Amino acid sequence: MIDRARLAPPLTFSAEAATGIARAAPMVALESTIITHGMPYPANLETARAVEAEVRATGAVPATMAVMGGRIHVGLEPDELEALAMARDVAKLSRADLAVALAMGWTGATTVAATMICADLAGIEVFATGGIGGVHRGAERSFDISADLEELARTAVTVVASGAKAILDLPKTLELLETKGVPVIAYRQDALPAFWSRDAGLRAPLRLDTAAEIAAAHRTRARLGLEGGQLVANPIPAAAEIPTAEMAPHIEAALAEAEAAGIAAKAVTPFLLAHIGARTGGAALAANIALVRNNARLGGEIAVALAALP
Ligand code: PSU
Ligand code: MN
Repeated sequence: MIDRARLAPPLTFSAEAATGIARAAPMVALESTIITHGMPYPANLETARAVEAEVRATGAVPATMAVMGGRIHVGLEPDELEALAMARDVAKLSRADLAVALAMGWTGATTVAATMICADLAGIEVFATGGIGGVHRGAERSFDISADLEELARTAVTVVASGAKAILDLPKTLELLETKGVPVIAYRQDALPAFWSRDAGLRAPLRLDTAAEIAAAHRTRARLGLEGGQLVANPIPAAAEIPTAEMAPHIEAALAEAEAAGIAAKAVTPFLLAHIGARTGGAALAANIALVRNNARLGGEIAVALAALP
């Protein structure tokens, strides 16, 4: 006979997340790759704390996901968050490596794809981050397409991001999301945002103007039995944005550096973010912090709106 307790997913809830689940409170999942691979210490820790606070301010409960000691941690205690932000050699986990990391007891940070899986296992329907992975420039040669896109197509979590990172091939990323049936919903504007910039120069396929509308669309997908989630593309606040034209040379230079250094696979995105951060004298990092906080706020509002639906 199958031992169901042994086969249950290895979830460990933080005190805050456990209380949230028990009360059926609105919850927002948060990823950890942005902490370990996306930002330098101590900005990563300060941002992770600020992002959780943004979620709480909306009345929702944050749950930062990470893998430690053979368990998926749904919500991190303050000391765990601090240890993760300072840790070195943390694995960057996507769908492909999540189970191996758990079985081996590795410490791992969850990407957008892995965080969606963890959120779904924990019954959390909304997730906020900075930017999703997508189709890399030159993907026709490298085949480098983020597993985040496939995950959006199969796991029913609404992901709030500032679009896909502008280091990517955004037209191809939009095409692939359309093929896979993922709604890409710009928030309160027609243009697709491009992470550090409000306008990628592309029209977003869909636009919604309130958290309640986004929640209703999420619920309707479930009623239709449609697998997969939604991508909410929330533009960076105007005061924090770096216009596309200003970012373009830094992105080009970082891409050339990555090519020259032979950077491939999982290392590409962290390499580009670090080099763009250095080239802009920290301006790109400041923008990244502003946009992820803004996304956490909208994520909280969507979770609250979802909880209010009949
Ligand atoms: N957004 C950020 N910083 C990041 C990431 C997203 O603001 O570091 C991470 C996410 O975890 C995303 C990952 O899933 O980058 C994409 O990596 P890849 O391109 O290797 O799939
Ligand atoms: Mn990749």
